[in-house]
Amino acid sequence: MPLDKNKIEEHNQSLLKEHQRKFNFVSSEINNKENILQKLIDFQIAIPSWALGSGGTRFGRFSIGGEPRNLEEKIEDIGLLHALNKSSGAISLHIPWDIPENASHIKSLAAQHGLKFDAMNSNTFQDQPEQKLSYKFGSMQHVDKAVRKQAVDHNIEVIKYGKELGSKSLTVWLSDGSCFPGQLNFRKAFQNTLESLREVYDALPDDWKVFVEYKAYEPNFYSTTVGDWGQSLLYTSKLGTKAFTLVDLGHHLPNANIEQIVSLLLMEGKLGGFHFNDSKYGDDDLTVGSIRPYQLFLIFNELIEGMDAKNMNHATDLGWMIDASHNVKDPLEDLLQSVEAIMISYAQALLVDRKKLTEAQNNNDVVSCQEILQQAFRTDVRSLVAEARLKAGAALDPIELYRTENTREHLIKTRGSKTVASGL
Ligand code: PSV
Ligand code: MN
Repeated sequence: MPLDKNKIEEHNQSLLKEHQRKFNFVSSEINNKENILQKLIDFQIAIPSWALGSGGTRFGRFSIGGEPRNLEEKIEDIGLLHALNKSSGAISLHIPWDIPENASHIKSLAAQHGLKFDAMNSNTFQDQPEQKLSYKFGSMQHVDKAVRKQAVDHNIEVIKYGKELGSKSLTVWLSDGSCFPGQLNFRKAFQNTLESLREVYDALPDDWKVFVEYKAYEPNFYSTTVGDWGQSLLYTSKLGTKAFTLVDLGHHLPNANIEQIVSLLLMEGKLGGFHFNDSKYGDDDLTVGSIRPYQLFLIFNELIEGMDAKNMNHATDLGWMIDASHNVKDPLEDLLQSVEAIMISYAQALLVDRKKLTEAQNNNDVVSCQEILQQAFRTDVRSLVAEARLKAGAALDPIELYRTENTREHLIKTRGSKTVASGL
C-alpha cells in the first residue's frame, strides 16, 4: 500500500511545533548534533522477509489478516515501513520461503521502494516437500555425505539468487546438533560441518561475506554444532577472510555478556552482523528493546567504540538485521517499534563521552564510568531520532501515521483476512 507523500507532510505539520520544542531541548546539550543526525539518517536496518506475518508457537498461530501473500507484497510492506521511517532501506530474504522467481522484476520493485538486499538466509533446518533427503538428523554435520552435499548445494543456490538481486552476503544458521548424550560424535560433527562450510565458502563471490550464526539450543536440546560465539569463531577463522560471526541477540544462554562478545569479535575483525530481537527467557524473538533496552545500549556502546577504533563505517561495514516474530502484535507496527528501539540505542551510544570514559577507566574511577554511560542512556533521544526522520522525509511518528491511515484495514481489504505469510 503506497503512502502518499502529502500524507507524511500533513502528519509532520500537525506534530511539528511539539517536536521542535522537544528537539531544541535535547539538542541544546549536544555539541556535534549535525554529525549525529547524519549518522542516524545513514543508518539502515534490514527487515526480514519472514517477519511480515504473524508468527506462532507450537501451540498456535493467529493470523492478523492482510498478511503478504508473496514476495512482491512483502516488498510492498517493507517499502511502506521505509516510507514511514526511512531507516528500513533493506530486506533480508530467506530461501526457499521467498524465492525470487523473476529476479530482475523483484530487484526493480525493491529499488522503486528504495530497498537493497541484505544477507540471504539459507534453510537446512526444515524439509521441503520435494526434497530428496531429510535433515532430521542434521544437514552440514550429517553422517551421510549425500545429505551434506544436498545442504551445500542448497546454500550455493541461495548465493545464486543473491547474486541476481545484488546481495553481498549469505547467512548460514544450522539447527544441527543432538538431542541426547551419545547421539553424536562432537568432533566428527564439527569436521563434517567445517568441510561443508568450506565448500560453500569456495562458491562465494570475491566481494561476498558469509555469516555463521550461532545458537545455544533449540531445536536440539543437548548439543548444537554451532552453539556459541566460540564455535562460530572457530569455523569462521578456519574458513578465511570472507567468513564472519553473526550475533543473534536471542541465541545466548541466560545472562551472557553479549556486549563483551561483540567487543572481542570486533577486535578480531570477525564480527559480521546482527539479528536484533529481545527476549526474557530464550530465543523469544520479541520486539527489539522491549525487555532489556540497557543491554541494547551497552551493545551499541561497544559497537561504536570498536568500530571507531578500526575506522569502520557504522552504516555499511556490518550487517544490521532484525530477526523477530510477532505473535500478538501487528507485525508492521512491531517492526516500526523494533527499528525505533535500534535507532534510539544507536543515538544514545553516540552521545557517550568517550574521552571522559577512557579517562575514568584509566583512573579506575568506577563510579564515573557508570555515570558517563548512564548519562547517555538516560537522555531522551526520541526527538533526535525523529529529527533525523524529518530530515530524511519520513514521518515524525510512524506508528501514529500507520494507524490514522488505517493501514491494516486497507491491507485486509485488498489481501483478505485469512492470508498467511511464509516464514516460521
Ligand atoms: C534461528 O532461530 C534463527 O534465528 C535463524 O536466523 C533463522 O534463519 C531464523 O531464526 C528463522 O526464523
Ligand atoms: Mn537469527
